[in-house]
Amino acid sequence: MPSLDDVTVLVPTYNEAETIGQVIDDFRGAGFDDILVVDGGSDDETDQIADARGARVVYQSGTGKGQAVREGVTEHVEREYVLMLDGDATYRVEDADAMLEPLLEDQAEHVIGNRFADLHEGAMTRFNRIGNRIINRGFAYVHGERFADILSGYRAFSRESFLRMTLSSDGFGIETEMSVECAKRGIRTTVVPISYLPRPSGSDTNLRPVRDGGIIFLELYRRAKTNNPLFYFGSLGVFSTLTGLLIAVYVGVEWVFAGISHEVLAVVSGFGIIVGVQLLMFGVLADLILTLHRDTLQKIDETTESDS
Ligand SMILES: Nc1nc2c(ncn2[C@@H]2O[C@H](COP(=O)(O)OP(=O)(O)OP(=O)(O)O)[C@@H](O)[C@H]2O)c(=O)[nH]1
Ligand SMILES: [Mg+2]
Repeated sequence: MPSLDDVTVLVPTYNEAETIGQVIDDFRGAGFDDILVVDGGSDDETDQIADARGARVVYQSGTGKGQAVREGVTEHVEREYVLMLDGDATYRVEDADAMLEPLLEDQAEHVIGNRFADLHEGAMTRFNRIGNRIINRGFAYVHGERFADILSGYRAFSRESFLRMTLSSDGFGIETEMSVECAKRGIRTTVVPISYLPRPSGSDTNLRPVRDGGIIFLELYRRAKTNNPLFYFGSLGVFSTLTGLLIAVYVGVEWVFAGISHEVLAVVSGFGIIVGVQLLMFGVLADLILTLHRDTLQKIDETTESDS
């Protein structure tokens, strides 16, 4: 029977001196004996405090939360399971059991804590709430999975399933990437309700909502290419076709009712429609290829499973 001895608590930190001591005390108090703090070169006392409270402190070789998580898991975790959370005391140790249960009972390989189940007042700005909602909707639409809170920083996963993911994000795109990889690679994923608390006053955010939100959107869209090519190429195709048609209508109306002819616009319009229709067709083809590819992969899986 797996236990807490199989779990490493992973906390990426950058300037969290205000809160990191509390976080480590809480988790040690709950029986976690391997707490790994991956520090991004904080210029406050984060690393000293973490070390003094009995955490294992390592320094990331690059920058950003994403790089810290990737390096932490691949190079500094030996145990089978990882419980990942932020160092800003916004997640509660009381939720740790619920996060780990599906893993330890082998019902899931990746667990996402849903912050919206119990979002405390002041924990998230209205702007971030709206951004999160749009991103979660978009994700469900493109990837066909409802994970409720794909950007959540409270996650539990098996190290093995993490290593199966293709991750490249350095910054706050890492949660998006993990969610996409869960959907794409069929990693068994469960969502559990958790509480999300406000940062204590005096502790500063590392998130730049507009810039990081933009990166997350781009990441989602880019990843749609291999998981939902019909959406990726189709949306561009529809946009291009519609623009072309709109210009065509304008050119037509001007020509019929005012007797003015717009040759250049007519060419642009024709070009937009042709490119758009081609993109659409390409999307359909890519979708077909992907479906066949998935069938093949499944057959391979079945064959190897029955062999072993
Ligand atoms: N190692 C490392 N950790 C980082 C870096 N940037 C952020 N973090 C940590 O990643 C966690 C999440 O960052 P936050 O700033 O809390 O981001 P957030 O939770 O989306 O935003 P808030 O709503 O302000 O809390 C925190 O523990 C940060 O200290 C970094 O460059 N390197
Ligand atoms: Mg935070």
